[in-house]
Amino acid sequence: MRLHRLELRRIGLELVVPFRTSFGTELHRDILLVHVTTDAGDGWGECVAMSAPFYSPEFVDGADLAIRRFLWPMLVEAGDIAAADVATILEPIHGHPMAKAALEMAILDAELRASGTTFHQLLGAERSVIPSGVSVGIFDDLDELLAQVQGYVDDGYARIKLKIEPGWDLEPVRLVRDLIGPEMPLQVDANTAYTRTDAEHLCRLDEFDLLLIEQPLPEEDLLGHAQLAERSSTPVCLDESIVSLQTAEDAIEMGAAEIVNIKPGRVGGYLTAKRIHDLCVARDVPVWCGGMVETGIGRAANAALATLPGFTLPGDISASSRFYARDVVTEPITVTDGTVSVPDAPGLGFELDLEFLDSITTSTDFLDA
Ligand code: NPQ
Ligand code: MG
Repeated sequence: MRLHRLELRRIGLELVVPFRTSFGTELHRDILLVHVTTDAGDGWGECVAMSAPFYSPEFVDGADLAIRRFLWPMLVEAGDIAAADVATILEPIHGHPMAKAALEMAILDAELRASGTTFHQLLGAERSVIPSGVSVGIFDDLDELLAQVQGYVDDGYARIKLKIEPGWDLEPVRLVRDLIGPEMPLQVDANTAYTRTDAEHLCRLDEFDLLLIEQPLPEEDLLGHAQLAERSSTPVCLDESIVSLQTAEDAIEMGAAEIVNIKPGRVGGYLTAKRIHDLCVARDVPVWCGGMVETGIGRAANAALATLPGFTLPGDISASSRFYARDVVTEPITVTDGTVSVPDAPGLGFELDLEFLDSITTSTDFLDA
């Protein structure tokens, strides 16, 4: 297809409750949406970069600039392209995976809509529902945490993930395990908050029968994760460290990733995400789909991705209402009996609520091809 025009649209959305992690507290999302118009129709993508580079090196203003200055012009220059070509065309640009992923996503959405195909048909996956997990933030006190967890259990989520950091780990995990009982799947995510010298302390989490511990150490510290994985009985899962197919392969080979969290934005797009999934299946490493507090756009695409057979653990694909009072799509993602139904509309699977979208739009800009 040939690209005609790119719309860069920024929207503002408030979270229903503040989401605190070891790297900060989020109350508000400033999201970049990209809308591509082509000779075959149009499509939308969502950039998962956050406002500030605390989780990853990218940030939304930077992604916007990278798209304008480098990524969009390169795609236009390439002429007649398919979604499957996008990552290769953009390969000369170092970094900026979330910006690249957003463009690939919009072009993929356009391509799928044009051919009347759903994303999960393209992936060839057989499931139509996927188990839904929920990520629970850090709180000022334990009672507040337990009340939130109980609410999510009542909502029917299939597994709970607790954010942890030094000073907020053993005690909250113990109390939550007592609250939810031994059968309910439970895991923790440190978002890089610990160091190698905390290995002994982290091994004290072993008694709580966790599914996994996610990214305890800095993203560059693959060796430290491998050493921790050797010592602890809780499987070590990497999130921030997995920035490409290559790092996934190396981390698995080194024993640093016993489980892999795949986030399409962090690895440069859904098609690379699929390749990482395929690698994990070949290596017998369980994978699950992470979340970046997406709108229904990213949530729909994540749900389709998670139908692939290697996604054997519940992902962070929760209901839109976990984060947002109102979503930008006409059919928000919902959780029923602990599962999310995979959207079956052509494209990535969502339709936009344009009236609401307009009401939360903070800026719009157009780039011609
Ligand atoms: C993680 N996500 O797995 C992340 C990181 C994260 C669902 O736990 C606003 C936007 C707030 C993106 C907080 C979950 C966020 C965010 C945390 C991403 O590490
Ligand atoms: Mg994580």
